[in-house]
Amino acid sequence: MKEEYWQRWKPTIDKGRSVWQFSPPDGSSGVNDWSGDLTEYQKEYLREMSEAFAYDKKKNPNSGDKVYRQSRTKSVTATIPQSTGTLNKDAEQAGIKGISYYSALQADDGCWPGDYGGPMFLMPGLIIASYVTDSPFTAPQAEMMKRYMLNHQNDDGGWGLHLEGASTMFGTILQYVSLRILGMSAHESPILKARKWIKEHGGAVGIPSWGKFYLAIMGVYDWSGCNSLFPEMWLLPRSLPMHPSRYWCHSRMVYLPMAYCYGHKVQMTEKPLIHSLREELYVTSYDSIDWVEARNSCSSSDLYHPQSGLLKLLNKCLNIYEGIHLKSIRRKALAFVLEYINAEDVQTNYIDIGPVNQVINSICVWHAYGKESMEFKKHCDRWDDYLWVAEDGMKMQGYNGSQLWDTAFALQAICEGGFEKTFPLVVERAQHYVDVSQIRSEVADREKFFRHIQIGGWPFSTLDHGWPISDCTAEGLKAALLSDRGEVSAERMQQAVNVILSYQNSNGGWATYENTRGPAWLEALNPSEVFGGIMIDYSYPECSSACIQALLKFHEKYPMHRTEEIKRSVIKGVEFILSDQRADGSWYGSWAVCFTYGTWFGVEALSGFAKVSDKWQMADLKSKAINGLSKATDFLVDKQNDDGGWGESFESCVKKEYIPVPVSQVVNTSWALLSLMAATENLAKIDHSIIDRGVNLLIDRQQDTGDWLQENISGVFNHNCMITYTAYRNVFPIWALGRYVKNKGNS
Ligand code: LAN
Repeated sequence: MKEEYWQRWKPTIDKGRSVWQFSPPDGSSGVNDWSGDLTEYQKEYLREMSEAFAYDKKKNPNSGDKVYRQSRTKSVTATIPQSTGTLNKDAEQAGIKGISYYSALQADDGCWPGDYGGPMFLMPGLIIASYVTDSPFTAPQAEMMKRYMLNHQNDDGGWGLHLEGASTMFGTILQYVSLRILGMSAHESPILKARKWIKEHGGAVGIPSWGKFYLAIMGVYDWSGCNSLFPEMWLLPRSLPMHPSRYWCHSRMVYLPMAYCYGHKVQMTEKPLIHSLREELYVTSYDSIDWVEARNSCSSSDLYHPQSGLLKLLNKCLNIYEGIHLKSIRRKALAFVLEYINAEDVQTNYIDIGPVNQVINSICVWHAYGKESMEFKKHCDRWDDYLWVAEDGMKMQGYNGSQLWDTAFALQAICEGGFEKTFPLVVERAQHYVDVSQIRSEVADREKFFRHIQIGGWPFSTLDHGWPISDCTAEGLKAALLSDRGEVSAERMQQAVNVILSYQNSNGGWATYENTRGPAWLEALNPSEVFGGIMIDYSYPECSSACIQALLKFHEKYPMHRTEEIKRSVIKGVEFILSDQRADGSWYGSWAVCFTYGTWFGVEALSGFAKVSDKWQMADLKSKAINGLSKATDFLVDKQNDDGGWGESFESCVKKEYIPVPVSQVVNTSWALLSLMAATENLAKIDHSIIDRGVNLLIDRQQDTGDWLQENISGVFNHNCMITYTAYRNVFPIWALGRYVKNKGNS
């Protein structure tokens, strides 16, 4: 019954781009007729469809990407292997079964698309943009979005920053407003419950700064209640430490269109809903709100990164300047801001770097050029790229997917256990995706718009998106190096190496999209209140390790290319990794949950280096690396759960200390196992039963189909917001099983 409705939704996938389409039930008219005024039949159909996507978040707030997966695995017949009595053989069978299942999810273009949802503050931005610009979604889309938000309402009536999080003002107000925009009345019970939560927590004056911004555009919050976004900042001399070109590119690209809207005080035409919302969202009457005071009010449910004294002082000055600013300078600043927005749009084919600037840029070009403009239409066309349908409804993803990243990992996971011989076509198709996704040209006006070099780099998702990233380049290169068919030529691999080398920071580490360009004290100007570590691009152990590994693997295959530079770079990188290791032997991971992830990267870098250290005559550093590995091993052994696996809570990321969950998670278990196996290659002193117990857990948890169940959320950004990596539950168990099989084969 449910399936009949699920089957109406299918994505088309082309060079990684996914667009979910609704195909109307048999006998009904085309999809274009499902907008505007609906027939009674259509209304009834959508009601039933919505029921088919009802989802019980109490069991697990993380849906299992079942709509996509079921559509691909219908014809997969599981062969259920019997236990052979030896763990090595069982692991091999489980690996093969895991890959058979996972290969059914591979799209024809070679990539693995999948659910990249999790954050709850993204889709409301899109819904607000569609409302402000009067560009509504089709009725089936709107119904599915509504369903998603209702599915994720917490018992207390609110919504979190992400789907596992406790209720926040940011999450709650944004879903509230979105549900109202999508047609729910103020008297329906989920809305009443949400309103109660909002009022009990002080009302919308306490929404964090990004929420204030969205509400101001709608006219549900006064622009004078926002701290200045100072468009003139973009005219400051580039040499200044606070020039925005030095910010982390995600912050830069979000504060850019925000500055446009602030400078123009963009506000939509008032509609009756706006007047109602002004009544519904506040605890006092809208007219009596003290907007100056509201600027700095942030609900305690949301506060993660409080405003610093320096930021408060700066805000005071900039708010005064706002009252007296010179029109001519403002005009010049806003002209540059718009030019930069246009450049980002063109460089990314209107996908933009992320889901936040995509929708705000949409509003900006609508404001600047109008609804009928080519710029705005191209934006709307890309809204689909960010949407995904799963059994909990339609959601907006944290990016336009994680296609290249997942594909590069899948290749490495399959090949490590030697399974490529069993799955040659899967590997060939995946290599094709890696091949076509490598960046082949620089962007126009690269320096004017503060872009790093990129020829040879790889993006996280698709070539059309096109922003290169240090570790995506590294994983892309590692994957390409596995092929003996030469899809990516030696010259193109050298270009990747060039990008990787150029990304290294002076502290020896690697950041994400660019070098670290600004001083760490800039974090004191972080105005977001809900995210940490957003102001500059810091060196991360994950990015650093991936780059070190890629350089080492490249060097192994091409020892004569830039030999000395690569050696120097790896050595500095390893020193960074060692300096970032905590006293307990772990590494804090910034991009997934959490110490098991970070430690996996730390260990891979040290163990890769340990293998070449004799040849490079680096005895001193070798002994430090071995010592680091043994500390990491101790850390992991100490954290093994009674069930034989490892389980970490997302709170680890937030609190920055290891928070275990007693029921192990296959993803954490796989990272721990991969680490222990990599470490033992160099140390060989751990009790092997520790690894065997973890491997047993992976085998036990595998479903008959070859899949593993979706467990807790595993990704994170900016310490506080979690994000779904649906591929991880397949790729990492397969990888760990593969390494186990390979090691046993060698021993
Ligand atoms: C990502 C996704 C990929 C991720 C890895 C490559 C895994 C990581 O190793 C480096 C950082 C990176 C590129 C990353 C950075 C932050 C992103 C872009 C995201 C988590 C996806 C979504 C997130 C983005 C910032 C979300 C929008 C929110 C804002 C605060 C602007």
